[in-house]
Amino acid sequence: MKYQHLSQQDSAVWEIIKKEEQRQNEELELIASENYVSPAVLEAMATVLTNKYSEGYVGRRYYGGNYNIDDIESLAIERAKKLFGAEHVNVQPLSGSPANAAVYMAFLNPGDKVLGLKLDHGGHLSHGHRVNFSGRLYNFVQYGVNLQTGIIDMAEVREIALREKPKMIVAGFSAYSREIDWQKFKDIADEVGAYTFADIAHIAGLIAAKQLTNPVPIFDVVSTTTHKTLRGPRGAIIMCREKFAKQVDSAVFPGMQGGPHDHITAAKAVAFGEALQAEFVDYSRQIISNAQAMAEEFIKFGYQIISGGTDNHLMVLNLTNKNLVGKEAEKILEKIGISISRSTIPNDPNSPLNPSGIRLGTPALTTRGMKEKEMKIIVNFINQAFQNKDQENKLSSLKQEVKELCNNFPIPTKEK
Ligand code: DSN
Repeated sequence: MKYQHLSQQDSAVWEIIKKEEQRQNEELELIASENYVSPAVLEAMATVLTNKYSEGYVGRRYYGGNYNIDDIESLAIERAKKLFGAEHVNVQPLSGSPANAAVYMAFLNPGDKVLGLKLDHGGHLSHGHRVNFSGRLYNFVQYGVNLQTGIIDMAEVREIALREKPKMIVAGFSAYSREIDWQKFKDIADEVGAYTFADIAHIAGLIAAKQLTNPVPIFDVVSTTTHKTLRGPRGAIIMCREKFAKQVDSAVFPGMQGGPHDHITAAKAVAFGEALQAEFVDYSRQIISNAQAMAEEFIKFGYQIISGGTDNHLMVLNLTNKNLVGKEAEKILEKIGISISRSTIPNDPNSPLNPSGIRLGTPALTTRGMKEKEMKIIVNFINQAFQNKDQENKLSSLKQEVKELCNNFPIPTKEK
């Protein structure tokens, strides 16, 4: 991409951006929530749409001059509806946590009881952690995974739901590698008269491509970020049944937010358009095949994967048997040009700042065109780095090998 004005006007900012561009080109991205947008998505974000204020909704704005913005927002909504089979979509949420805040605001009053997955079992901060607004404003009770299988214990979910009678049940995760049984969650919610809320931020792309079950026709309300497997700009959307449309829209604006970010809405529309293409199905299928190939290779090297494998794009490794903790593992891999995120394991004895595991994902590697063969090579790099963590020479030579692999698989926005 050419950024003529920026590079000439502000070299301080430009130099940092160029360095980050180089890092992304030369290093391997295994953070499960990250991806590379297409040049078209990137271009849409850098447009004059950022200049506009458009508080309100299509045809009902609080500012004049919004006829073009109405068209772009309508297009984003129409494409998202088609992608997920949704009755109603709000495309204005700025990111995942604000989207979830709007969902809670739409359906609950402060103090209401909600059931969500524990953070250290794979949940998200906004699913009721005490340091987060969700845990502070609402009365969350939490379910977890079975400690033997690493899989969500639906019997426990039902037992807690029957005992606690929550007003809402949240299903979704940020570090869980197995399919969610949406229908079972819905059945339990119906037994106790609770609303069902799915946060599909991590797996939205895989759901859109029909590689995983879609909760949209089953649940009352579904939120997702747009920048993970969906490969769009940073942002979020909320989908719900038509009967909840007004309360969801009012919670987003004026409840939570002011003006939507119209340049991001345009980029969301572009990303949804891409996800509606047949190639996106191949891409999503490859993400899962790559994750499964990666998991198998880790198991061969004696690594422990929570739940023993993966059905989606990610896996959580418990590093205890390798005498490593998450922070150290992250630092070692950073030295060889591989980014991962540290992760808690269920009932982690260590703190979330330095937990016992790491979380790895394949969406970004797959966008570069890497396949199962490269997954095995990368696992080999990781294993060698851990085994030679104090050998700076070995780590340097691994960094060079990572760079060579990256050169053969350029990121989509690399200049030709
Ligand atoms: N930070 C995102 C993730 O990595 O899962 C969620 O907020």
